[in-house]
Amino acid sequence: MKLYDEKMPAPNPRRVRIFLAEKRLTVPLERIALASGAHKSPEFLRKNSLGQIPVLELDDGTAISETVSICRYFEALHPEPALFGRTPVEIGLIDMWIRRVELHLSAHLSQVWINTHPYTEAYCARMGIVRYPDFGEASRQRLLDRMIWLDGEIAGRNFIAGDAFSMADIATLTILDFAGFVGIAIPEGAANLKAWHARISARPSAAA
Ligand SMILES: N[C@@H](CCC(=O)N[C@@H](CS)C(=O)NCC(=O)O)C(=O)O
Repeated sequence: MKLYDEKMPAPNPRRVRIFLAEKRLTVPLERIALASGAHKSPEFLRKNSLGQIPVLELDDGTAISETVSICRYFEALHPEPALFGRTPVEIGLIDMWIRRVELHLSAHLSQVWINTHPYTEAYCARMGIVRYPDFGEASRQRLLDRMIWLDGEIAGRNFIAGDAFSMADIATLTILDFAGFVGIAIPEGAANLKAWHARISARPSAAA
């Protein structure tokens, strides 16, 4: 088994590393250097035709892509500690929050990153990706609005999806940390989200 990985600040592979750290699991890592375009090589495209990481390759050659799907695979193999919930209600709420932070935070952040960040300018030119700076700037404000929304949603609770740490916290942490790298800090007024971020960042797994 091998996890195709990339260093910080890449947020998606980090999610799997944090998940594995919470489960106290070790998996061999192989770096796929995004800046060099290694994720679009014919060899890597055979593992994930979308040319994205992370990818988990099993010993029989099966390749599982998509961060949450890889983590679900490990949860099925190693149910404790449960990070996708135990009861039907917990499972439903954690799934809801993973989808919400991916669709309402991460999607906007990706547009800021690809369309406006200086780091991606040369990369997009090389890859033939057309950038739309106005759309990127509009996405920045949408992301900030969603951070304020999330701040209100988590008022009175310690974790994104309820009373226990879960995959929803891992997803949100990696998204907000990547937003910080891109230059979008949690807004000053979002006290609940800032306190949550400090709590989750203090867990040893956050260093993964
Ligand atoms: N939905 C995918 C997204 C994966 C993704 O966007 N990974 C980034 C690195 S953090 C990547 O490979 N970007 C290169 C590209 O999209 O071409 C997941 O959850 O794993």
